[in-house]
Amino acid sequence: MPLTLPPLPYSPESLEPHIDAATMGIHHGKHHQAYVTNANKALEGTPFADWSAEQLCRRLGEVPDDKRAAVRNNAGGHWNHALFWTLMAPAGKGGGGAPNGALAEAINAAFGSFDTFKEKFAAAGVGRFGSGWAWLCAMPGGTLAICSTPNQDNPLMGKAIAGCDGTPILALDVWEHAYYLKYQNRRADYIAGWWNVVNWARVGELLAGSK
Ligand code: MN3
Repeated sequence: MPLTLPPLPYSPESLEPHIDAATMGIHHGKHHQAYVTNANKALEGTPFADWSAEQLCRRLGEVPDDKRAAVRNNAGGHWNHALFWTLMAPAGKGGGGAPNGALAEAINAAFGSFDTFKEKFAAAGVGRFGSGWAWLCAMPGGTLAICSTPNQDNPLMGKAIAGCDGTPILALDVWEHAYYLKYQNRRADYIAGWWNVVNWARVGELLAGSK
């Protein structure tokens, strides 16, 4: 079955004022749709057309040379965005606040405090030159680690590509298309606003599922 665009789990305007409706509409309906369309186009008529985005990312090395770059960029882009939408929720209605339970404990154990984690994660996003992502990953052995990838690469693609092979539990898109309409060049302000819509319950579920 071809890859399909998942619906947003909330309306495009519901993350206002932190993420504006126009950005959400274009980001989901145009950018994410293009990754889906282009991945399907690259894989049409090949045995890989039935693979999930996760399989395509994890087993990128098995994709033929002439398709690999298209799959890396577009199946990667699809997987990353499908995750990203679920990691946000309207502020005060599932979005924002602070993690609790096992997730809070894991963050404190790895980074000392939630505030220190936020500083380090924001720095990974701000420090990513050009386009890419910041990630919080559950590592083998149970600790958490922050990493960052260029373009649409992700930790599922493994250490050789992503420099990290953890299980992503939080993802932040720092491509300009994610924030430029509202924040222009102010990526740090976008990230500061984004904390207000992070769905920590979802992050906690992904941590629980990573074990
Ligand atoms: Mn994006």
